[in-house]
Amino acid sequence: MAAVNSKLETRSSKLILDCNGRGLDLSRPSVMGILNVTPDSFSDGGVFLSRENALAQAVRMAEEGADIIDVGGESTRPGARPVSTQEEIDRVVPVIEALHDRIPQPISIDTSKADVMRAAVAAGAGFINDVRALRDEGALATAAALNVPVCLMHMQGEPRTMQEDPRYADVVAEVAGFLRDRLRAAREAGIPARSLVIDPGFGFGKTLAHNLELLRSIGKLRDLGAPVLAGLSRKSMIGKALGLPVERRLHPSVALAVMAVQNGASIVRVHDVGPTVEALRMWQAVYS
Ligand code: 7PM
Repeated sequence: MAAVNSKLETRSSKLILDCNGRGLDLSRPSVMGILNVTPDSFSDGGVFLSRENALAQAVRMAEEGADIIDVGGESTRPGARPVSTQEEIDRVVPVIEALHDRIPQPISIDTSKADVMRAAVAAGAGFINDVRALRDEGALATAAALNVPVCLMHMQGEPRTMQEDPRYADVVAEVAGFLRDRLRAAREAGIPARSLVIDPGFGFGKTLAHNLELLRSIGKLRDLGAPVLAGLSRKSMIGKALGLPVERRLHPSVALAVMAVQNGASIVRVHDVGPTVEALRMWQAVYS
């Protein structure tokens, strides 16, 4: 592990995040592929088949050029039924273990629960993606002890009700203020500043107008000193702006990923890895 760390550090101590021994290079735009691990109620194969399907999908995203795969057991999804800690661990751990053997990229765990963070990192995950920004009990201390990078996301309200009537006096100032407070809390808990990533949380307690203003203002979030992650893929803001159902949101999603990067995002979290990677390679050919 020391050898891996020093190798990552000699290349660039600031631009490459050490994700449990695997590097995430933030000197160019990075693509995080979304992997939802949920029992497939339509499959006769039960847990086994849906696990094999998830693995195959993750390997494909890795081959298409994903820089990191985000594994989620669905407890943080807006409107999702709350899942018990044990159920979340039973869903994600086997997938993380198998994926860790099959792909070289770092693996992210999408969770808010300290016990899930611990089990996922023991299984090979090297990055924590927390839509609650380490506000759940024990999450700050656990993330600090696990010594992996963390994404802190903004959310107004709670997933079940957050889209009912989101209000802000100044959405950019309020999101930036929240993220500044969580960055400070994370550093005070012992997480090094270089391991922290921030995310405005598109769609998490925001109207279309709020989301658009945040997208145009990613540069102001970058001024907080941490790399910015943007999750815009297939989101309902596309449906609201263009009247398109979720299965027709590929092209606008790719456009939004490019706009996020142009405005200063370092990582984009997407479902459609191949098209996004190609678009961002073109962005790099123009701007680097
Ligand atoms: C239904 C609605 C299902 C919304 C899933 C979602 C983000 C995230 C999600 C994000 C980070 C989705 C969302 N969104 N984590 N998790 N940033 N860091 O579209 O924007 O995947 S769940």
